[in-house]
Amino acid sequence: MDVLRVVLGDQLSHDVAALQGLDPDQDAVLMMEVRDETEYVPHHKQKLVLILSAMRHFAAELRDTGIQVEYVNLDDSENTGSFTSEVQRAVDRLKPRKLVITEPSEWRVQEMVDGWGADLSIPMEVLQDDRFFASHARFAQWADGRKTWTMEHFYREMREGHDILMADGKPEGDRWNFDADNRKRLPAKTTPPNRARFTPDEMTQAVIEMVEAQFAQNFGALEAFGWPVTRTEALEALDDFLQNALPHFGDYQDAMKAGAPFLYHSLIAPAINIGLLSPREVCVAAEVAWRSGNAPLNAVEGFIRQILGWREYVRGIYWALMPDYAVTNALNASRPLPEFYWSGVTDMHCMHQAIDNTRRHAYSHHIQRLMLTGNFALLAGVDPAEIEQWYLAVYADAFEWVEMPNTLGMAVFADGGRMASKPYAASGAYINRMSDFCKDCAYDIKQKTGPDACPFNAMYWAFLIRNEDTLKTNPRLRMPYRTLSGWSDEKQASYVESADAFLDSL
Ligand code: FAD
Ligand code: DLZ
Ligand code: SF4
Repeated sequence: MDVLRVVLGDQLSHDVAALQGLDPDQDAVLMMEVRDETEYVPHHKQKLVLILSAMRHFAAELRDTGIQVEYVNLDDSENTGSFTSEVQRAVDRLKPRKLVITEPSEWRVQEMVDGWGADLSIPMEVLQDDRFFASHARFAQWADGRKTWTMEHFYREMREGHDILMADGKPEGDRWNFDADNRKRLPAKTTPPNRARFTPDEMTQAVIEMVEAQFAQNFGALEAFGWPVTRTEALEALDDFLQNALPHFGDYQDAMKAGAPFLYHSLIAPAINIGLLSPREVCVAAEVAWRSGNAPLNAVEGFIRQILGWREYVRGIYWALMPDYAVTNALNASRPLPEFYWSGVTDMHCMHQAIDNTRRHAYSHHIQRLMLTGNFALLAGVDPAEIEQWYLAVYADAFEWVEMPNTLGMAVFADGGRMASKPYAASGAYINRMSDFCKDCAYDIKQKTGPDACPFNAMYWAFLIRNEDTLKTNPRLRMPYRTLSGWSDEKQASYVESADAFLDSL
């Protein structure tokens, strides 16, 4: 055999670097289901099904085009359980001249791959993952010498460099950012569209049965599994989004509604992250929708910013700051993660909705992650490592390179402001403004302290009081600290006591 080409579970793109130039007569592809990867966090059952089923479908597609695929099933009796030992076993068995792999997306796996060069007795090539807009070097070039790494600045360079939503060197609509138009509450009578979901075929059904049997204790339900597991399905999901949801994506990007887990979001992060869709084709498709008059600019710009901006930016942050980034804890938060993050059992209606969506669909949309589960963990002072592991486990789209900066940098401010210029801390008023949760909640949104008051209210002020030394000088927190300075010691103490009483009761 000439070249053994390794494809990992999030590299399921037919044009991924390691498959470019493949010679079907001389090369083979190695794909491995391994226990190390299925167990390094207690993945949601749907995430396990998604990845293993998509891997099996991808292998079948390669075989259909005449490519030799060496596929190791999780249950193969000889499966040694790790990427490293499986690669070694394949090299011993197949005796290739050379090993080729696309750079892994995660630090943990990159560390493994770095060790292979010395262990294997054959040459090895690690290729750049060209599915991203910005290489590691491109991000480093942008970040180098800048005091602050502001996403908006990075995003503008990406727009210009990749000529997306540009006209004669200027942003379309003469504005880079239409966020101000994108903060609407969903009107009570508006019903969000039904979304394309995919019925499991025989191959997925077999994985569902295996996961039910072998990962019975893992978080999450499988009944509603509907994620695309092939490129064909992923393209259908993208088309459904473009037709039915993109036109309102901008308006209701930050809205929340009880019983409506998906609203106008795209639901394509799992497919992009494992390689079934390319970020480039998705951005181009959204731009075409605007140019053909099928979606307004505020929606299309807002959507493209998430992918061309945020997604590329968090990847840059991750690779620039790992491995130290993983243990950052700027606010010295240490509270254990409350049990209700796993059970969903809480009288807080908003938190119940977010966690129940997560349990049923391995999904909750961005504003639920940031302003509900994230905001709660921030205000409660949950240990960043614990909340980070929760996010990594529970979403179908969760991969450390994208999850970790979003959690540590955006949600809980553990990086002390590397990513966000201020903590995304909010009281119940924000949640009430953006959702319909509060009217059906056991707690009273209007009360500030006491056992019946919305817990977010006292927790918000207690958070500011607890972290005053670290946060008071933040220019974007001048207003709330000015308000606090007008409070008597007794008033401040009553908020802290109310927040502590609630948190101690958990
Ligand atoms: P949409 O709302 O439709 O957005 C479109 C696309 O933009 C997404 O599919 C995604 O590819 C990209 N995107 C949007 N926001 C972000 C962002 N902040 N960072 C990176 N890409 C973004 N996203 C993941 O892909 N994996 C994760 O593990 C993950 N963990 C998160 C943890 C926390 C605490 C927070 C606050 C956000 C996290 N996100 C993560 C970002 C975002 O919430 C999800 O990408 C989004 O909710 C996925 O749903 P969607 O496909 O419907 O996205
Ligand atoms: C997340 C995951 C899981 C659950 N299982 C596998 C697997 O069995 N085989 C595989 O190749 N990849 C899996 N993955 C994805 C990896 O954990 C990891 O995210 C990628 O290799 C990128 O670093
Ligand atoms: Fe959430 Fe508070 Fe509203 Fe209840 S009252 S839904 S806890 S914000």
